[in-house]
Amino acid sequence: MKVLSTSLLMLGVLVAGHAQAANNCTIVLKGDDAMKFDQKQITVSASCPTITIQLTHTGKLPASAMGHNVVIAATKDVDAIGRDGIKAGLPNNYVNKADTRVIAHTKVIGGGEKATATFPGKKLTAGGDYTFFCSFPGHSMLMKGKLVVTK
Ligand SMILES: [Cu+2]
Repeated sequence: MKVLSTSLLMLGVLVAGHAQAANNCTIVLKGDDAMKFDQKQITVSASCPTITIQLTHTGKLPASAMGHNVVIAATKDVDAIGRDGIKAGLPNNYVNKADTRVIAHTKVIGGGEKATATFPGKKLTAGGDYTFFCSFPGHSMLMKGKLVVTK
């Protein structure tokens, strides 16, 4: 009986550990010279202590011609953030530094480069309407996707 309860306890630990591991805390995206991200939808958990954005530019064009970043925001704010980002220009990664609507963003990179950024999961609300997009002028028409947030 003691052996059984011990193994049940072990099973409980394993199941709990597995559920923990199922929470995705990484946003992995590839951008290319055709102005596209490789993902249309990514799911992360608001309970992640830290969410990491990993962007890779798989193309060859320079940042000035085909730069990409990843911006995370509430979907309703995407257009306004994009307009203000264009005014901020490439030196500011097409993001207005004072824009509190921006939840997180990477820098703008060119072909062959990588960028990462982190932010706390608690900046997101489970079930909220969020979008990831590239704020390089004109890119968000194609370069955007849905960020699904779980608990
Ligand atoms: Cu882009």
